[in-house]
Formats: sequence, C-alpha cells, structure tokens
Amino acid sequence: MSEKSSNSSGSDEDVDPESGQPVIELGGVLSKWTNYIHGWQDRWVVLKNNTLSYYKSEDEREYGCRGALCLSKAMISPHEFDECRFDISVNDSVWYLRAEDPAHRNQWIDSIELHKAESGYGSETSLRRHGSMQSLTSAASGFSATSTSSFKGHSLKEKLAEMETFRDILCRQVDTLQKYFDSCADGVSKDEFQRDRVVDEDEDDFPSTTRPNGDCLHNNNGDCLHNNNGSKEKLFPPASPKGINGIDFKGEAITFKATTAGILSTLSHCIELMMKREDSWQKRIDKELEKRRRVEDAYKNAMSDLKIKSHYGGPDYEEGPNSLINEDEFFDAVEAALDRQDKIEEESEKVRLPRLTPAPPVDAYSAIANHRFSTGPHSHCSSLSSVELVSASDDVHRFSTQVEEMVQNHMTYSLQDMGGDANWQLVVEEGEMKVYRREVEENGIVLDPLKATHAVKGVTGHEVCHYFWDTAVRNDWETTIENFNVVETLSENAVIVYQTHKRVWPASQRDVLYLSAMRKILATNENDPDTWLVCNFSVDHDNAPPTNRCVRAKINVAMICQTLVSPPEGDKEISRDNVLCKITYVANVNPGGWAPASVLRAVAKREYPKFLKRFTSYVQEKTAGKPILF
Ligand code: 9N3
Repeated sequence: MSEKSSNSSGSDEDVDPESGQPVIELGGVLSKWTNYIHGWQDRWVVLKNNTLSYYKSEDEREYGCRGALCLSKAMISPHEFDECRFDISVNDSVWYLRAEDPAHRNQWIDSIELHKAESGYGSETSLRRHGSMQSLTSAASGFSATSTSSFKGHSLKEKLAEMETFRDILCRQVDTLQKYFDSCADGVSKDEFQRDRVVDEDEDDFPSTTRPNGDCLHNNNGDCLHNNNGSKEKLFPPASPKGINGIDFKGEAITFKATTAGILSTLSHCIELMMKREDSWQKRIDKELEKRRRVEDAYKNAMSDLKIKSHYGGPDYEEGPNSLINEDEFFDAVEAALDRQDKIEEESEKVRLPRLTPAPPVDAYSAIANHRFSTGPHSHCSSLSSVELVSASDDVHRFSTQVEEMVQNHMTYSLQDMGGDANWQLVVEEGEMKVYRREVEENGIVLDPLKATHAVKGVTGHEVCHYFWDTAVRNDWETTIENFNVVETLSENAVIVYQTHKRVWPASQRDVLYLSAMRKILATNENDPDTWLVCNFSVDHDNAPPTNRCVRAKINVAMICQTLVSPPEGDKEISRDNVLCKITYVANVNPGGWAPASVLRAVAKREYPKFLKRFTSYVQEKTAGKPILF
C-alpha cells in the first residue's frame, strides 16, 4: 500500500534549466476530499516545480494530472482538530488533504513550505541539498495509501473534523452559489466570474485548480463546466437578485451557514461531554477493576484457607517432618490446646464432690515407731494392703535387677546438687519449688532432662511416694492422662503401667509403657533421713497395646523424697507441723516423634511446675488431719 516516488538529486531526467541542478520530485499518497458521493479518496500527490499536482494513482500518472495548484501564493493550513488533515488554498481553490498520521501530515507541510521557499525566494542550491529534503524523500516512502474507510468513525474528534470539512465545503458552495447568483443579478459576465478557475477534470468538487495558463474550460454552451457539485450540467439559469422562484438565496445561505455552525458547536459540545463521561467511566472501570482484583485475591486466600482448614486434622496438618504447619502455628495450637484442657479441668473441678477422706489411721504411733524398718501405708491410704518395703530382697520379680539399678543411679546422681553446673538452668521458681532443665537434643528431638526440687510442709516422703505410685489415685491428680491401665502387677510395690496422654493437638498423641516401682532406701548414716522414691521407667511388655495410634514416649522419672522432722515443742507429740518433705523430682522424657523443640520446651516449662504444685497440694490435702505415715 505504501508508495513513494522521488527523483533523487543527481537524476539526469529532470534538470533545472536555470541552476542546472536536478529537480527534486516528491510524491506520496494522500487522501483527498472529492465530493459527497466519493468522500475521501487516495490520490498520488506530487510536489514538483513549485506545483502540487495529483493523480488518481501512481500508475495512472501517464494519463495526466487531475489537478494542480501553484504553490507561490498557496496557503497551507493544518487542521485545528484533525491532526492528519491539512488544507491548501490558492485564492478560492482549496484542496482538503489528509495524511496517514500526524507525523506524515507534518512532513508534507514542511516539505511543501520548504519547496515553496526554495523555488520562490530562497537560495535554491542550499535548500535543495537541505537535509530535510533528503529526509523527506525517505519519509515519503512512509506515505501510505489510506483508504476512506480507515477514517470512518475512529473517534468522535475525527467525526467532528469531518463535519467541519462538510461545513467548509458547504460554505464554499454557498459562497460560489451566492457569487453565481450575485453575478447573475448584477449582469456580470461569466468570464469575469470564472477568471481564475480551471476545470478540475476528475470527480472532485474542490478545488477548482489554477491552470498554468489561467484558462477555464468551457462546454459547448459556453458555460463553465465546473460547478462544484460534481455534475457537469448547467447549474441554474441566470436569475433575479431575489432568487429563482422568489427564493431569498442569500438569506437561505446565511441561515444555512448559521445552522451548520450551530451543528458543529453542538457536536463539539457533545464531544466534550462524551469525553468527560468517558473519563469518568474510565475511572469507574479502573476502580471496579481494582475492586475486582482485591476480591479475587481475597477469594483466593479464603479458598486456600478453606483448603487448609478442610485438611485440619488430616495428616498434613499435624505433627510430622513434613507438616504444613510452621513452628509458630504449631506452638500457638499447642498452647491453645493446653489452655482448653486447663479450662475443662477447672470446670470439672468445680462440679466435683470433695474428695472422699478415708478413715483416720488405726495406729499412728506404731507407724512412727516402725518407720525405720518396715512401713506400710495406713488403711486410709488406698485400697492396697500394707506393704513391707524394707529392702529389695522382699520384692523379687523379673525386673528387680533393673529396678535396683535405676534406684541406685537415682540415689547416686539425681540427688546430687547441681549448684554450679552451668548446664542446669532454672526455668521456674515458685516458693520452695525450683524447676531446672538441661537442654539436650538428639536427632532434633528434645530430651531436656528436668530436675525440680520442692519442700512440702506437713507430709512425709512415704506419703508423697505412695500417692505418686498408687494407680488407684492417679486420676485424682494426673491431668495429662487420657487413659491408663496396669498391664502387670509385678509385686506389691511394682507395676507395669500403660498410659495414653491426652493429645495436645496438633502434636501426635503419646503413650508410655513403664514400670513404676516404689522403694524405701534406708539411710546409711543414722543422722541422715531415709529416702522414699518412686521410679517410673520405660520397659517393653508383651501385653502392651501396639503403638498404632500413638507415638511412644520413653520416660525415666523419679520422685525422690526425704522427710525432715523438727522436734515438737515440750512434750507435745509430733504433728504435721513438724514434718517437711524434701522432694527431688527428675524426669527424662523422650517424647519421640517430630514435635518442634520450641513446642516441647514450652510444654515442659508449663506442665512440670503445674504438675508438681497440683500433686503436692493433693498430697497435703489428702493427708491433712490424718495420722502421719512415716
Ligand atoms: C512430656 C509425657 C509427655 C511429654 C511426659 C510422662 C511425662 C512429659 C511426667 C510421665 O512423672 S510421670 O511419670 C507421671 C506419670 O504420668 C510423667 C511427664 C514433656 C513434653 C513435658 C516432656 C508426652 C505427652 C505429650 C506432651 C506434649 N505429647 C506431646 C506434647
């Protein structure tokens, strides 16, 4: 579609006879207004020899030009609104031209102006070789043939420009007509009226083109062929000044002009309004789009939340190496679960009847007298019968050696003062209770050994150990267990227990299978107190339920107690006011599984002190007002 033509300087075809310089010819396609019927038509326009001429197409140049304008007195006016348009007028003749785009229009205007200056007044040689002429030559290659349809309805502005063109044309028509009528009325000769006019042979209404010889072509009747209407008929017969058939043509024309001007201003007003509306709609669309984007984001988030929630309780959202919950979420969830458990506990505590207080001990004295040798819990202590617990030899079973070893270890190591050992850190201190731990991890599993010391008034070590060991009262103080059962009773002071801990979601549920033995260790030195202890340590057992639902935790726990008796005043009997139980509680728990370290540590820090307080208070409560069991 794009066409160009130029005789570059140096071509020997055309040489300026005056300067001897080659003549530059520029050509390109422009849309040219023809008439109402044919509208804008692509034409091959040539700029040469101070003349702008046009041809139907480049190929049809040989058939001669359809019109030409001498540029000497030509006025070039870029259109006010239509950026592609420019008009060239010489006297009353106007060509309405349209370039492909504003850039091309400007190039055309520039080169026509330059060409004018060059051929008219300028120093030709300098201008001829002017860079811009060269660049125009190449720019001309970009002048493309623009079809009429491409201008249709592109934008409201363009429509307005077209309307304006219509109006210009109409006005000129009116002027022409008026002149015609005026001349008819004044009896002015047709020749005079048409003096500058040349017939434009093509379909174009405008312009009437100046011919080099200034002649006007006439038909056989002597009328000017050109009538501005495209029809080559005789227009009107000469008429009176009042107009043909009494019509006031002048008045009509004025009205016509005014009307069309009104139409234009109304249209431009409409455009303004429409543009404003377009702006506001655009803003609304932008807003809506932004809203939509936000809603879509929210929707996406909600969906993924829902996905997570719908999987909660599923394997991906609980404890495990591939858990989708991060440590913080895990932590929060565990805290929340423990809080819930505490609350439930509190509620059930409120409705629970006061614990049944068994009958007071039968023989408090003998208990005190005998405590060094053989002590059995009093009848009030539990359903268990009195047990002789002097030495391990009285209590033989297949785990005896293991128990003995555990007991010895606890006696040797667990009772050791950890003062000065920087590895032990005090985590909680509340009254007499001090809780320490040593941070130990093995393969990412927290094994932190725990050690707590406590001094509990009014109770003995025997009592403390009894309540800690006796499964019959386990549910009275133990709040972390969901279920337990004695798998085997090894002897009167040794049992194998299987227990499931309450699940602390999202951590997996734990169970423990352990041997629980109670022992009294006589002091070697008469001034030292005897030691009562319970040790709970994990063992295997054939009757134990399989670990299917739970993660098996391993424990090695000891409750080690020594009773301090202060001498009673005067000849008073020893009362509970005179006894104090020194407790050393050690716990080594391997929780197994994959629970995050921070979570386990937080649980330990929270649960151990809670257990110690609750348990020791329970023992105090249980023994209060009862004979002392030494
Ligand atoms: C922990 C159990 C678990 C976790 C125990 C077991 C535990 C401790 C004390 C037994 O003194 S006992 O022998 C009294 C008898 O019941 C004894 C403590 C830590 C986390 C505090 C180390 C397993 C339950 C659990 C807790 C948290 N599972 C997952 C997260």
